[in-house]
Order: sequence, then structure tokens, then C-alpha cells
Amino acid sequence: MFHRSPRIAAGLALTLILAGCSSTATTAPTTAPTTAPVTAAPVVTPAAATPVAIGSVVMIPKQVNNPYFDVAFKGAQSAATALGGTLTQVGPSAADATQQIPFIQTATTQKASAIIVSADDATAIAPALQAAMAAGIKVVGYDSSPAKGAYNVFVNQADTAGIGKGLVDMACTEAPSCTGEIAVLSAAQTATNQNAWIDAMKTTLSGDAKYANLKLVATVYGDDDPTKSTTQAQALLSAHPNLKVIVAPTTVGIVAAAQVVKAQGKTGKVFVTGLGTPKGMVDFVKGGESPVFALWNVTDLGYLAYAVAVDLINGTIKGTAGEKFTVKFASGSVDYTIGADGVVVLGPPFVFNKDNIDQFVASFGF
Ligand code: RAM
Repeated sequence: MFHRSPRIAAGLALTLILAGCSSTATTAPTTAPTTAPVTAAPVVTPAAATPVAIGSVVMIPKQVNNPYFDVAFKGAQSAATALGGTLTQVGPSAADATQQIPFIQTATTQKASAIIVSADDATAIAPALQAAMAAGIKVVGYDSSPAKGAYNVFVNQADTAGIGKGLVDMACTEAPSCTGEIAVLSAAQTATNQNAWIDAMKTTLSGDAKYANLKLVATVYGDDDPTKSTTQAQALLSAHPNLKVIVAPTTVGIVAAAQVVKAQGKTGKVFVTGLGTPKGMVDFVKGGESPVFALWNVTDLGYLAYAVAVDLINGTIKGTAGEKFTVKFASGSVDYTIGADGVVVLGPPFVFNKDNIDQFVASFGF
């Protein structure tokens, strides 16, 4: 289920932090050594836990020149300020696993304490991540999951099946009478997150009679590149003159699709939905090209990923299902439990429309 109001994070309920209120009692030894001078018995204080240095954390997004990842990095930077450690972001300029692997290898050689990575290709980057883990580096996937066994924890932005259903529901809202041709404009063909969402869309489309009149006619890939996404959106409109909705589950693709619909004078005839930043889409929501779309709080996603890295470095979590931890966001503390396959879910996404988009732009700032 998607949120429909501009509440920033699920963490509005405050958790009482009882830091420093340890109730561990210590007793002085009752027998003093016979040779000891007759003075007060030695006072034994418990050894203070040696703080673990967080060290250097390297964040490797799918690509560096994508505003989505800049926002996630800002969230991680806030967490580094609050929790300690040195954070740097490096990564490829295109969403391409071949270009992403050397950044993982360099972070390993430089003995980073943790790598936080959004996978361009789950399996292609797995050997490099496994080598990092073998060298003692903690690996946190965020946004787009590496293959199982190639991370300690994957921080998923939202429940995958829920995103798939949400995307179909929004297409159903935009297509007149929930009827007609729809197409997907995705990111890279190898992107774990987009592929999982598209699969979940297909499951939703075939699993409920409500969507029987929506026909998915094409899935194309713009590689999170504005130019290629534009060309792909144009090609969709030419190849499918009866297209009603373009679903772009990528912040780059959704803007490109909305621009193409507007430029071709198809506003009100072809609609765009998917996952986009409120700031990038505000004109298209108000203009009618994209009446409804969704996203999560990307700043919180970066913050959570960094907080998980710190807990792994500290050893307070290992990435095992059932482990619990608390993250103190600016908006309040949130309790998390690690699920199957070491996955932690940030929370439900938010749905944007012309009535709430200004509030979201103001509160999210992206
Ligand atoms: C793009 C990226 C990212 C995805 C968002 C929605 O910026 O592909 O992986 O999560 O869109």
C-alpha cells in the first residue's frame, strides 16, 4: 500500500533512548590479597567497551550523475555526521556494471570499512562484492540489490510486490476506464530493482480481473540516460499509436516520458506514471501529463543505508533475519527488523498528485 499524505517518515512515534542508563551492578572483591597493604579494597571498574572506529565508508550508486542518487548520498552524509565515519561517494557516470566493478575493487584495495552499493547488475558485481566481504568489508546494498550472498544487508526502499501493484494501480487510474494499452519505460535492462518491479507488475496485471482490460504491449529500456530515455519514449509513441499510459519506474525515465508527451501535444491522450522525484515532476503533475506517480523518501533511504553500515561495522547486527535495530532519523526513531535474505524495508512509498505535490516538494526538498 502506498502512503497518500506528505508525512515524511514512519518515525513519528518517539522511542525512549535509555543510553547511559545501564543497570549492570559491580561488587568490589571481598578478599584482599594477604600481602596487600591494609587499605581500601581495590575497586574494580568494568572495562569500558572500546568504541569501534567506523572508518571510511564508500557509497557506490548505479551512476553518479543521477539526481536520485545525489539525494540518497545527502541522506547518508547526514547519517555520517550523526554517527561518525568518513563517507565518500564514487561510481560510474553511466548505469553500467562493467564500469561499476572497478569502484568496488578500489574500495576493497583501500580497505574501506563498508561499501554501500546500488547494483547495476546483481550477478555481474557479485564476485567483486564477495571479495570485499572476504577482506572483512561490510557490504550494504541499497536501492537495487546485489545477488544474495554478495551483501550483508540489502536496504530495500519499499516492498517489491507493493511497488508493482502500486504502479499498476496508478496506470489503471490514468487509463480511461482502466482500459487500453500500457508500456513500460525502464532503466537498464540489468537493473535488479526495476526488473523486480516489472515482474511484480505482470503478476498484478494477470492476477486480478480488475486489470483485465489493461494490455502491456512493450517494455523498453532508457538506461537512466535522459537522451536514450527520450528516444525510447518517442519510439513507444510511434510504434503504439493507441498507447494510453507509459509506466516509468525510474526517476530519469518518467521525466523524459512526460517531456515527450508534452512536446508531441499528447497531453490528455497519453498519460505517464511511475517513480519520480516531486521536484522533477511538479510541472507535469500540474500540466496533466502525469496526474499521479510515487516515490519514497530518498534522503531517508541513504540515511538508513549508512546507519545499517555503522551497525554492521560495530557488530551490533550481522545481517541475520530477526535481528532488530533502531534508527534515529531527524523526524524520530524507527525500529527495524531484518527480514529473510538480510533485507530491511524502509517503508511504504508516497503517492503524489496535484493536491499534495507542493507540500512534498517543500518537505522533501528533492
Ligand atoms: C532511478 C534509478 C533508481 C530507482 C529510481 C526510482 O533513479 O533507477 O535505481 O530506484 O529511479
